[in-house]
Amino acid sequence: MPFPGRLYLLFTPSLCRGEPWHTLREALAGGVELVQWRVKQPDLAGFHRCRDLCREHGVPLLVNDDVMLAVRGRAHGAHVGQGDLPAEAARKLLVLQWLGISTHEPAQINAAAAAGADYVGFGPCFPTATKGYEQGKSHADISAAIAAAAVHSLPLFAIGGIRPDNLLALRAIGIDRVAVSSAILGADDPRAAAAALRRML
Ligand code: TZP
Ligand code: MG
Repeated sequence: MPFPGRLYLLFTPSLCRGEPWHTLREALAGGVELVQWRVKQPDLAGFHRCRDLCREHGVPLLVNDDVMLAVRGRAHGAHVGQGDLPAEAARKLLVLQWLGISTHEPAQINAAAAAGADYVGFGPCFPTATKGYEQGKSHADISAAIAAAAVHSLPLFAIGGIRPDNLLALRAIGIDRVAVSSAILGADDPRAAAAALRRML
């Protein structure tokens, strides 16, 4: 099955402006198509609640960092960064599940493809307080990443500081999938924020 979805929500309850479960429901109603459980402290009850809500909406759930939680918790996949469990090891554990990998340069995209990733994240495209990045990638860097991913037919999600007001600039250079956190979780109206992003993709 081709990798689904263009609007990917990185869900961290502590980053929500409003009540987190209400925020997630609203985001799903607004058109979020993939969710990542992105929580640093173990919270199994929270994970199950998130999984149930995603299931109700027919939206796949992936787990950040914790590949074993993705396997045992029957999520749709896991996402690992460059400093996490190596991609090859994650790939072996995720037999029937998706593997996503964070990348910051074309060489890492090539390596992710070689390790059998189902998609890559690439960024940060803009500065973002969510992960403490003060500088975003240049358009030339982003275009090079798009080209590298295309060689491998690897879906690429732009990430980092993406909001409705800067997404058009990324669309113009060929980005068609984004992963966001604060633009939705920190919005006064998460449903409207998700819908605005989804419309632009
Ligand atoms: N990886 C690169 S930037 C980032 C991650 C997890 C943060 C994304 O959150 P936001 O709030 O959409 O910038
Ligand atoms: Mg990580």
